[in-house]
Amino acid sequence: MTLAIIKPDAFGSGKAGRVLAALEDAGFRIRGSRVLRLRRAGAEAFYAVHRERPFFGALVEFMTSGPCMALALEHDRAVPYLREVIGATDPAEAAPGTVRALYAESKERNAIHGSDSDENARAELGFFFGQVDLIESA
Ligand code: 3AN
Repeated sequence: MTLAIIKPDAFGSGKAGRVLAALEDAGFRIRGSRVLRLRRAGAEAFYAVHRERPFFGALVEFMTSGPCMALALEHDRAVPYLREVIGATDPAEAAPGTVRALYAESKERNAIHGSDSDENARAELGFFFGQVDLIESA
């Protein structure tokens, strides 16, 4: 299982349905979903690994700017496969057909987040979801 976030740019401009369709069409099964607005402390905690990066302040501002949708996604190769399906961080470099190529505006307003390792996926799923919220396939 891996964690995706439909970020405030895509969620706020009414693209959640299209992003969900792209994820389902790619073969992911949705095992948890939640619409929420991150508070500053939450966004800072979620992106703590980027605390020293020059874009950290702007990233926190953006991620707290409106509601987003957190998703628990299941697939045999959930973590690496989601990274393929969402495309490169910068939509200008994202492969054609990827979620970011289709729906991202810029490197920062880039439509979707996907966990980058199994370890981070576990931590990020735990950040957004309690055990009772997630459905595991049999
Ligand atoms: P990814 O989301 O592709 O794993 P990371 O982990 O390098 O990318 O960056 C985390 C988030 O920080 C990105 N999703 C993007 O929103 C933002 N970000 C990364 N690099 C930049 C940058 N150079 N300028 C502005 N925002 C950035």
